[in-house]
Amino acid sequence: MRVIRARLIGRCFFAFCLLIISYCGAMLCLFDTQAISDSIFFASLLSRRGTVIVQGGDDADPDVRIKREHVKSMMKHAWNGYVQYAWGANELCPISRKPHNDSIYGSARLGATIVDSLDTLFIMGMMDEFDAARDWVENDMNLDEANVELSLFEVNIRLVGGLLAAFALTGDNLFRQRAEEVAKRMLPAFDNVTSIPNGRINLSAKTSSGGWPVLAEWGTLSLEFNYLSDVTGSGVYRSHIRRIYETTINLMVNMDGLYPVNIRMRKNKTKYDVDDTRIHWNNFDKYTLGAAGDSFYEYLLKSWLQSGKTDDKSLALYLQAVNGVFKKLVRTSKKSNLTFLVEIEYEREQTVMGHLTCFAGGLFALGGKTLGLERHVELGAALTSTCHQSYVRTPTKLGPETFEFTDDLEAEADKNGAKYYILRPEVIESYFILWRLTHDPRYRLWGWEAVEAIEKHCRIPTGGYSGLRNVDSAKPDHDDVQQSFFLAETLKYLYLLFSDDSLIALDQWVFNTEAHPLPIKGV
Ligand code: DMJ
Repeated sequence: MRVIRARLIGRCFFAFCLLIISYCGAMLCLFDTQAISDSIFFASLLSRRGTVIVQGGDDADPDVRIKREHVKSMMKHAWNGYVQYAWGANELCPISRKPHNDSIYGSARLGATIVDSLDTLFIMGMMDEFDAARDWVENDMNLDEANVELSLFEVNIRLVGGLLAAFALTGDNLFRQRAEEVAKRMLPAFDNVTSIPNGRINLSAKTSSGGWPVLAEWGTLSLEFNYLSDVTGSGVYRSHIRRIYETTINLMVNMDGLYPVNIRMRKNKTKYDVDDTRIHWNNFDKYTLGAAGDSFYEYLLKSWLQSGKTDDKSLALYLQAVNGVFKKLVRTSKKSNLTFLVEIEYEREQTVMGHLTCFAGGLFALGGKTLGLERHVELGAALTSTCHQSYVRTPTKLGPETFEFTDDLEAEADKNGAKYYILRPEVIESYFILWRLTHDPRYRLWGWEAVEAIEKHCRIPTGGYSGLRNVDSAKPDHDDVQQSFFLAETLKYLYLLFSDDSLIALDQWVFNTEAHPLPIKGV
């Protein structure tokens, strides 16, 4: 009798377990399993990164806190101008008080300022503004309306990067879904055996065109695409990056680790063929850490950092490149011993540096500190000091787009040179990185000088900030454009410069080239 009862209890228990298992199975089918795995992923992210600080981060020094509040008020002024006169458009024309929909975005109404600003608003704790931006992304961002040719590079660094950073900071799936939606429409550009994409895409038609983009364009995808694969579970993004670096770049000839900005590859009907006789260029091309080359080098170091220091191939390429920089590009000015980088074009040295090149100060310092290479840190600090000179030698205290080193000029624009300042971030970016790495007070001092100069010359009373056509003219000659990267980068780096080190800590986050922070794996 006892045996029968035991068997009966056993069978009932077995049936009960089956019932529970099938109930759970049914519930799993009912629920969005992707959402479950997302929340597990995000929870594990948070628990592993228990001390992660993405808001707050007040400095202990009251004077620094006042400065940071001031930067936040600049963000409010920039944002309010955009909201009032250009909401939903890409950028603001602050003087004519109308939308700016030209330049890199063509006529597409992509709310570039909104997407580029999401993470800055969140980090600064501007939550009403952030909520309005989120609503726009949820309800009004319409890629089908973007029926124009856009730069693949810009779409990636600003839109995909901006949405991914918003997802990383908040865990809100909307941003990840939207980032993937944009990225999926970029994929036709990669449809060739090299995975080096076409330079232009049409997000509405899902087509691409334009042939090979320059080095900095095809070499500035890895941070966003690798993270996309991590958070979507789709390997397609990572596989394109692998193919670019592991297949293509190995076939390329380089000059001491430096790559020419243009590649030439023979086109076979509609596809590109890769073999070692077909990827080539002549040595009369251009080698530069400035426009067209810059963020290719930036992403080599940062891919290694993002991978939790496991992506050794990227690190090797980065180290070879910095050796090439030391060997081929570093020069010292005659009068003031300023360190600068030349460009090599058609085998001739050009002693001109761009504002864009000033990101390199922060990059070399970051790589040097992480790897214990003091020489790299010194080069980074010296370049940043030169970039600071390009600012303080002008009457406006804002730096020109390009500056020269000749017998007569040191870190100054030539009289016929590019004297404009379009609210670019690179000099301030390097101040921020060097401040975090060294705590040398000069970087905060220099950052504050830049704040004062921007306030004096670029602030438009009715809302927003404008670039300048000529930094050498004390009388403001505004270009009437508030670039979206002013809110994404310039103001974010300034805010972080006057924050405690724990806010977006450099050992937890890596900034994409548009200053959108993405998490470092495994910390
Ligand atoms: C930004 O869009 C990015 O920083 C890019 O890498 C270079 N140009 C602008 C800012 O100057």
